[in-house]
Amino acid sequence: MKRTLFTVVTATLSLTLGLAQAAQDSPSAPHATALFQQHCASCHGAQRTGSMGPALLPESLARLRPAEARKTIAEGRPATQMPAFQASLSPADIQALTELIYQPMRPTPAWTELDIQASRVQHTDARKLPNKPQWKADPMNLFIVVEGGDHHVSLLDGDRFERIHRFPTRYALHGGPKFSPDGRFVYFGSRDGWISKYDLWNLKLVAEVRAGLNMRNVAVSSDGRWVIAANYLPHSVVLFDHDLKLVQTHAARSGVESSRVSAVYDAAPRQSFVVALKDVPELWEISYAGKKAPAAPRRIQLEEPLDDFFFDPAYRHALGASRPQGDGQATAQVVDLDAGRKVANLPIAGMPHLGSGITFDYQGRRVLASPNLKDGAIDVIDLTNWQTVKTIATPGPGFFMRSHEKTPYAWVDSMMAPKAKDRLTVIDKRTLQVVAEVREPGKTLAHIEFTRDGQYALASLWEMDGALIVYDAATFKEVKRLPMSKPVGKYNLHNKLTRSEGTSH
Ligand code: DHE
Repeated sequence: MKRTLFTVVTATLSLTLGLAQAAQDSPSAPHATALFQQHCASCHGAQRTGSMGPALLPESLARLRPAEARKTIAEGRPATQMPAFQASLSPADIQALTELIYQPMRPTPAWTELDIQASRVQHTDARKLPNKPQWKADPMNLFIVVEGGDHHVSLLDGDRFERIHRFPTRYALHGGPKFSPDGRFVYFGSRDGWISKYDLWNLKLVAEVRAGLNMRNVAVSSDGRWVIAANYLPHSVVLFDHDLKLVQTHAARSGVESSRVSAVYDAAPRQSFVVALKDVPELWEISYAGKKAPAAPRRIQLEEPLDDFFFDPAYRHALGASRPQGDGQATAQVVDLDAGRKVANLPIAGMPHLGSGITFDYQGRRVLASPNLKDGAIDVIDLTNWQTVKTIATPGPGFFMRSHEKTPYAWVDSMMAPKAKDRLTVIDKRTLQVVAEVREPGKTLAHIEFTRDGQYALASLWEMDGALIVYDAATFKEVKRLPMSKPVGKYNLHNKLTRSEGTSH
């Protein structure tokens, strides 16, 4: 029933927009449109509004020059799922596709407050359900595992490594799920804009709402009262109450300029959400302190827009990176959230994936270690003076780095390296030396999360007939393997709620 409703809503939207698009096509456009439907639509959406891949509309291509778009279609894009088409498409076809994606859709795909409200589905009245787990396991050592292969989530008992439950989700969840402070509810965000609230204790879907057409991520306030979504399309930040009822939307604008929203995170000690804009150099802080609904964003002016960011442990600073759009250089900066200004450059090369970084103590100093989507390198930065302590070479560029307070080791993948995607590298946090490697020859091995006690590291064998592999975090030996359908991320409730230094928040 839920899937049927979803299909009807998207199909109606697709049909409406599709007819409008067909009517506006120029005589030469049908070929490009057919190419798009054949090669691009499954990831970027039939209406170019984005799905697994980003939206391909003039509104979302502000920072990408046509020459770079052409190169991306031909050669693929590092650090994404975008393949190279130069072997299967002629230069003329690539040119036609490039021109197509810079053509506006008419009418411009819109998703208004009325659309948001109309999309909301109440599946269950959670107030009528028991306020305690209806299964036997440590509710704080629960793992939520997103299986991207067939769009399901598995709930795993983190002591016995046994599945408690498995349920279907929206298409293409992205980013970490977020939790209510008591750990009862989890909120998932999908790339195509849906937020789903799920009752972990009663194993029931509670409510869903579509916040936008192409969404980046969601955050939940540390007091559990607010849920917020960052959108690429439309250019907006959307705030809901904990039941996913719309409270307010903020158009992501600065003067006449409109912007995609890169990401939003909860800054618990500040009682605020921090929002990065992708196309204009502003960082927003939305305070939820006090009883009333959050106030208008406080705007911090930057020199460069941010694609990705990370907080220092005190949440005083945001460490942000701008990824190069063409052959340019990435930049990274430190923003003092109290002072409301940039205070330092970060000496990180390549394409840092700061959001996947971790912090730990190294020789009496607090450091940040961040993977790099372009190079096989982990940058370790001293958080007191923003200087590089060391750059650790890894077998190739990777997405995720994870550790835990109770283990001396940090684990990192190199899933973007064709020849090294099959291994995880283990780094000793005391020496910053590589000490071990685990491998699944020829397969993709990625994304690690620890049990609440830090004794086991769980990794994804990222294949359709993949598995979740449990390693002993001290000996690096496999202790268990559970078959799963392309497991993507896995999230330990305790580590998330306590904001463990070794994982994302
Ligand atoms: Fe992610 C988290 C951005 C591509 C899997 N990714 C995030 C977050 C951001 C981000 C901002 C933090 C959100 C949060 O947790 O609230 N990701 C981006 C990109 O800009 C990038 C490079 C391009 C894009 O396609 O958007 C990108 N990401 C990918 C992938 O291709 C991955 C590997 C596969 C996929 O499913 O899309 C991928 N991203 C993930 C995962 C997390 C994530 C599993 C959560 C990690 C965690 O442990 O919290």
